[in-house]
Amino acid sequence: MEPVLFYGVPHGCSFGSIVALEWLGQPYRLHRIDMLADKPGGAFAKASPFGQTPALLVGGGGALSESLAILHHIAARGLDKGLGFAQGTKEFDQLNWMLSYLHTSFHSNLGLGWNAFKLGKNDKAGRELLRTMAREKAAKDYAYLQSLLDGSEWLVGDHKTVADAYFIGIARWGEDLGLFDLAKEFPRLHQHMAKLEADPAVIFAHAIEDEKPATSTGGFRGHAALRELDTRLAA
Ligand SMILES: N[C@@H](CCC(=O)N[C@@H](CS)C(=O)NCC(=O)O)C(=O)O
Repeated sequence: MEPVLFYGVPHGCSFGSIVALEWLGQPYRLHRIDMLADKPGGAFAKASPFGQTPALLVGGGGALSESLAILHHIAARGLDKGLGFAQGTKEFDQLNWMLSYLHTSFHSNLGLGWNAFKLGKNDKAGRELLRTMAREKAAKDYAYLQSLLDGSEWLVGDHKTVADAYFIGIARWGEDLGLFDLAKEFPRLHQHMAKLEADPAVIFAHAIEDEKPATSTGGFRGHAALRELDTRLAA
């Protein structure tokens, strides 16, 4: 049975898991979740206890939520492709550190901007406070990540890894939310984003999110219906 990834729109952090699955090149399917609508029950509710994306129905049975768990799962299956590193090595520690930083700082800080977006227009003061906090905190993250990319082509090691996949799904939020002009404020970081944006897996993930014709250069086998997935997880 191939793995099935629940990805979220609009612009979820699950984008990185789609990119990583494409890079892995093994068969997988997708199921789309509208994060602004009521969440479905069934296999999604079982796979994702808090109703968040991403969640993954694992090929061998069972499910994983949490981007870090999913990305490490994919990386472990793509060591030959360089998506991750063997546990116990210095490189693995670097990758684990970078993923943790991207999640606990970068994702959380820009997440304040998404909270402002969800607050709606009625609470103007609340929105502005959250947006100011998001900008102040995330500016430090963009600057820090840019400093790491000075003299380095990739976030970890000398080739692309699941960290770059996760990064590109989150880094776009600064402009999505109208908080930053990344090309102007963080040109080296923006250059890294532009390189990733030209990657076929990233182009594919955008097309999937936007429901446009999507050309997989990996193992995409189509979308799966929820009722079909319900049997995958025992009650
Ligand atoms: N800790 C989770 C957080 C995932 C998360 O924040 N997902 C967001 C999209 S980026 C989501 O599903 N939001 C909808 C909701 O919370 O209802 C992870 O890292 O996977």
